Amino acid sequence: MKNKLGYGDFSGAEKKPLFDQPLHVGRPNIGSREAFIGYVNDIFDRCWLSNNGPLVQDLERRIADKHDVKHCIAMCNGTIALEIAIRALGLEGEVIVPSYTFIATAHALSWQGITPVFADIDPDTHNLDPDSVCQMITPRTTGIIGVHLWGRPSPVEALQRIADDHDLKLLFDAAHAFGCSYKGRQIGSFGSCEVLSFHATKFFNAFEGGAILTNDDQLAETMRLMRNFGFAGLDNVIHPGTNGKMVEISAAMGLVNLDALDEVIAANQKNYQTYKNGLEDFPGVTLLEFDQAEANNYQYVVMQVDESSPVSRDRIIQALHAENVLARKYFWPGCHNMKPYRDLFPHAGLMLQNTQRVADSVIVLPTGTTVTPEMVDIIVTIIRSAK
Ligand code: T4K
Repeated sequence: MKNKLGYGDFSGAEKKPLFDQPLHVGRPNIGSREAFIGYVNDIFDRCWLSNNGPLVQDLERRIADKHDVKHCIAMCNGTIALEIAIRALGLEGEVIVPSYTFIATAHALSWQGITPVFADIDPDTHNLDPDSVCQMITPRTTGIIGVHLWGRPSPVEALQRIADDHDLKLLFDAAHAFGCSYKGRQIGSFGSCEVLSFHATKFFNAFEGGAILTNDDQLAETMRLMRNFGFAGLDNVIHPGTNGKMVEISAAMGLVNLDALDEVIAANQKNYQTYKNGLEDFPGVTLLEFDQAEANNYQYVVMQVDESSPVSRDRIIQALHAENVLARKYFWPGCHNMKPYRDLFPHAGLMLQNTQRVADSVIVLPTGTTVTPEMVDIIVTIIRSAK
């Protein structure tokens, strides 16, 4: 018996998964192909492929305006953008970060010879807990990186107060927060700077890419130099640097996708509401809410499975995977439990109990423009019938 979309059989009699093709978390949202191909033809006609080309400059201006910041410095990806921001701010020694984040936040520090020191999170928001941050400060601490996880704002005021009181630098990993606001202000202008990711799987993508947003003229100047080997002109290197440049083809994708953001938000919002309606009365399962007073991109549908659920988180994941729904356990088991950091801090878990609990409970579900509410209804049915 086929369901109404022809995805297969709910009775369990057939072995074929309900979805013929895998349903991924992070399937790219892609704007107008026609417009993209137009940009590609222009790139070929100009024969200008990289090194601060006109499309990169256009994208930077549009992103800076959208986020109401003075400077947007486009980069080849979010990780290099984080590394450049970390170096430009002169961080060294120890920097406090959440453990509950994508591994790149921690790696960007350790790759620069800086020790990431993991603080715990608030279990309700999944963002840094300011009290835990205070407990982690030592004489070697030089900075704090807050992550706006799932696009939800970090506790920006509390972190700024801690940074000011202890003479620490504060920056934000805003990889998930493109198009999100805090108290009506676009995320992007908090701390000394904020770092965006435009990876294929993000709300807004440029194939690969990232950017640093800042209102600090001097910092922006330094980061622009660092992005291009420190060149200040032909044959004139005035700063140490690396290759963090965004290519024109990425900027073209970015420009096309900027024009499609409303469509992506509408699709994400509809899917989120469908998940919410379908799971509302299911015991032990909750969806992380979005603050309706703020702008949201609804990119991550985060479901938590607690002890009162009749089925465990891992059993639900298994049931979903068996039907080709590739839900994810982001960001399990926490950075502190990944090999490079587990060896460094073997007892970190004692201080990171909320992180461990949250990491053990989360399932991130597929959404985006390639997922329809009808597909979500089927995913909900799989979750509700998991054993
Ligand atoms: N900070 C934070 C908080 C971040 O979340 C990230 C990146 C960064 C910093 C670093 O920014 P970037 O340097 O990446 O710009 C994915 C992404 O690779 C990563 O960018 C992202 N965070 C993270 C949350 O998700 P994985 O390990 O899950 O990738 P992967 O290969 O498993 O892909 C995810 C799913 O997307 C798969 O089911 C397949 C699907 N997919 C992926 C690609 C690339 C597609 O359907 N099409 C595609 O083109 O990390």
